[in-house]
Amino acid sequence: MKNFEKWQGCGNDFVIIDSREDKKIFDAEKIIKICDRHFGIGADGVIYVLPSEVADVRMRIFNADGTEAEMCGNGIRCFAKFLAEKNPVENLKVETGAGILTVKIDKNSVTVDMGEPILEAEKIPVAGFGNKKIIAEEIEVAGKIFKMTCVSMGNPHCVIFVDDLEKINLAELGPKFEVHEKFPRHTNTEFVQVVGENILRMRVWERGSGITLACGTGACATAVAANLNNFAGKNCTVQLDGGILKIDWREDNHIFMTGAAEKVFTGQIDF
Ligand code: ZDP
Repeated sequence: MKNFEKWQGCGNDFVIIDSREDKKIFDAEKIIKICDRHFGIGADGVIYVLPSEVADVRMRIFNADGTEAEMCGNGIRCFAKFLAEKNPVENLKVETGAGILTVKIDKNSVTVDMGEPILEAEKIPVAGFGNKKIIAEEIEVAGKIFKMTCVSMGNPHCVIFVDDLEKINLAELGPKFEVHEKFPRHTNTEFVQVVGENILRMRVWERGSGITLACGTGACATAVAANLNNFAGKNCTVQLDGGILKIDWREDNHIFMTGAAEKVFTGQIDF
């Protein structure tokens, strides 16, 4: 028996489990079941609260298919608020697969210093480009040529700007991008339409979770890609299917993401 809380950030939803005492992590099979919307609780991922030797606390995030991701932007806002509800704090240092990130918890929103974007192909990783930056490079998927801009926020993202997002068949294209040979660790893929000055509309196919209503790291990658392509400044609003995120790429090269996080319900897992 384990207590859990269900949280969502921009409709990206997570089961959060506090394992600071027993440090227990479920195996992939159980994570798949927990995330299943018919046979389980239903979530885009499972997040564990764990002790850290280098920060206040450690976060581990598993996708709905049981694979582990390095980082999770919507999840870390939920994670921070989950902790702040129990033990009020304004700032938290969180150990993640993308390093130690600082989170600021306000009454109505959470702001995360998401660190610096990684642009070198080898480090994202994207194969076949050496250590170049990948800005508007061609990729062939499903017999069509797309222009991709690639960014890692600790986890890999491939950002595609399109004229009309409504015309994109995410369910068909997403899985093909995810496992394309150019992406040795697979990829999250964002399709983005510039809808106003510094306003970007984005839909995502998440590695390991499929179509979700939002992706925090994806929104950061999208803002970076928009700026690199001269489609936006350094301060953007990203409109996702499940809500809005504000992204600020500051002078010191750090990306700050601000958005909401809400508790949905609590329960106990007994399977
Ligand atoms: O990198 C991955 O495998 C993602 N699916 C992890 C989850 C990212 C997330 N959507 C976010 O908000 O950054 C939770």
